[in-house]
Amino acid sequence: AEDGYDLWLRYRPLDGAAQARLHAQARAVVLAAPASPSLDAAVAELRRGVAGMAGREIAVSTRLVPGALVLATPGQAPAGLVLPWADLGREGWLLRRQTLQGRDVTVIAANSDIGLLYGSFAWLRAVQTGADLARLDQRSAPKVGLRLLNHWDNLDRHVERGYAGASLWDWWKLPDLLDPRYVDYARANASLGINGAVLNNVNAKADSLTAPFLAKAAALAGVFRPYGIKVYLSARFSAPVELGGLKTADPLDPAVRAWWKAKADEIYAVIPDFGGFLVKANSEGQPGPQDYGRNHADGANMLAEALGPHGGVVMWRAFVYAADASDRAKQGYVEFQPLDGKFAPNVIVQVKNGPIDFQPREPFHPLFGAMPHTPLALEVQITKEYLGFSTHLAYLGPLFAEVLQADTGHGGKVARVVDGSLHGQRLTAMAGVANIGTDRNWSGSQFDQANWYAFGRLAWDPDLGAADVARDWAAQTFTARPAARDAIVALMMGSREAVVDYMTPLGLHHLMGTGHHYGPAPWVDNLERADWNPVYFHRAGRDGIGFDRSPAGSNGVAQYAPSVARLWSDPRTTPPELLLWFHHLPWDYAMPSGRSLWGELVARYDRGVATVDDMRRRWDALKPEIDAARHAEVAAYLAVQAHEAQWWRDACIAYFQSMSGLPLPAGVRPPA
Ligand code: GCW
Repeated sequence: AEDGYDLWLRYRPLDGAAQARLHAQARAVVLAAPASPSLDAAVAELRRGVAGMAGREIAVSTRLVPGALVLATPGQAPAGLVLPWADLGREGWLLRRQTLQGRDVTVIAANSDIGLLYGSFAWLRAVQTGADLARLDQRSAPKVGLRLLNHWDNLDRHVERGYAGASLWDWWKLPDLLDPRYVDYARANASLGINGAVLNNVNAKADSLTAPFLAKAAALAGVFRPYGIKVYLSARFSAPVELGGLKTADPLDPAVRAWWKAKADEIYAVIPDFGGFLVKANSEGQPGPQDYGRNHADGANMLAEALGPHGGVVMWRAFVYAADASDRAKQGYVEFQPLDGKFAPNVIVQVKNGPIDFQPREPFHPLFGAMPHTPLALEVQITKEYLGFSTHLAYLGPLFAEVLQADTGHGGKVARVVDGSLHGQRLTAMAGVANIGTDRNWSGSQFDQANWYAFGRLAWDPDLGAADVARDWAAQTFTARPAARDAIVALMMGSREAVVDYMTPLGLHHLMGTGHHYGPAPWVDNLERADWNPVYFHRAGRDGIGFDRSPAGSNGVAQYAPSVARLWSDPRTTPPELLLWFHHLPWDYAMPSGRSLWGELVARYDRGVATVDDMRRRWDALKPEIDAARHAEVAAYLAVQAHEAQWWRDACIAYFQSMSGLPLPAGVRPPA
């Protein structure tokens, strides 16, 4: 039975006519270039895909036969092939159906073997999505340099915020035993263009930098290398004390600097293409340079100095918030913006999409556009810590695209900061906190695979549309039949907004249960830190609801560019989606819909519940189109989601009603 293990690389048999068409376009794989591990992977994938979809094995040849798939690099191109090689860059690819030496062939071209692997996956995607193979003409090059998964995997295989089983990395058996699943992980990533993996949790243990663990990381790096994936590690800032026996981890102390240099040399001796360090410092109890009166740049630059000679990078996270902050949302900007221009060239500051923490909806982080002299990476969370784990269906393409397309007011949208073009940065990156584990379906649910997929596609090209990405995914994963495919896409496209509606509508945020972040708890007010309490975020009382970040309040809005700040300072020009993020308003505030704020809040909670009910109906109607096991699994989860959307709605309406003291609008069902 189908269990989802094959992800979007299923390659199931096409129907008869399509099989014949495919066979005509894929009679042999022709390679001019000498064999290499990456090229071997490309050829193996093409053969696997064609065997699955066309039902025939294809030969590998060096002769240009009609109907061949020709893998070409500039140095090893068949005579007569003229291509815009320079436009493809180091990792880009081109697919073109053309006549070459009198024969009709499909050219898969790139400047590197990794580009050929990416191009091979792109060709297979074209087949899976029903492209006209006889007229193929596509090319693509990544806009972002480093496209990374961040695994929050602990060394005991527990995954922080992981909802898909245990960590894939079987540290006990590594480096001797290489689970074949590592190859499938690498194939899936390469099919999207993901080119790096941070193996361990940002809440890092120093142990990950010891020789035995480096040997294990090196073994994984060896598996991933042919697929273009570099290994990175999260580094614990205090490691010189814990592992090196030093008295301090002060980044300006010469002995500390020497320790990190030696550590970097040791790492590169076993992993010559090691990517670099990801660091969470002075955040949620993690050690960092501020412990020694130094700043983030001092800490990052010390590590950069150690990695620099080897070509490694430091990804230094900007997710920080102080216990006593009057407005937690302001802290990242407060600590980092003044350091603009102070970071070494191989440091990239990694910024979450929003200023709080991966909520169903946040405004974009105000650092985007505000640090023109510093490379900034965008960090999104693929695992749905605050969006119902892997139980609730929420396609995150629209969330990712929303932040990428947001206008920073600094002369370009977030995507232009991320791809470096706004301020001429050459070091560019996008990171996604992975949702992958040992579950057979990798992500905990079938539809959460789409979030891994969407992250990878958008990291390659941040301007792709979320619906287009969903269409490709649905065609590859479920069915390419247009009506069914589009029904799946429609269901996906409304799903994230449904979660916003039934959890945190109108700019509300962080109403989730303490610690686990699953389920409603807007009433919680007794946690040890004020800025962990839901009441801190919604501030509901008899007078109204919302966090006042306007100039009259915390003035958090002033961290945005003037054009944006002006709009969001005034409730009448703040989009309803962000209203209570920036404003504290009376319950009878008149909304653009004509409803009162209280009425609108209730209506949005109800809309969220109704959308999930509708998603269930749509999914039921798709039953004849989907294999039984996967259909049943999704249906079971949707039943849970429908129940829990109602739970969220009832709990939040009941609680907020106890604050507003207002009757429910006419016709609204009372909370259960
Ligand atoms: O989203 C929050 C999580 C923590 C996480 C932290 C972070 C890894 O609740 O579990 O820690 O953010 O991003 O560092």
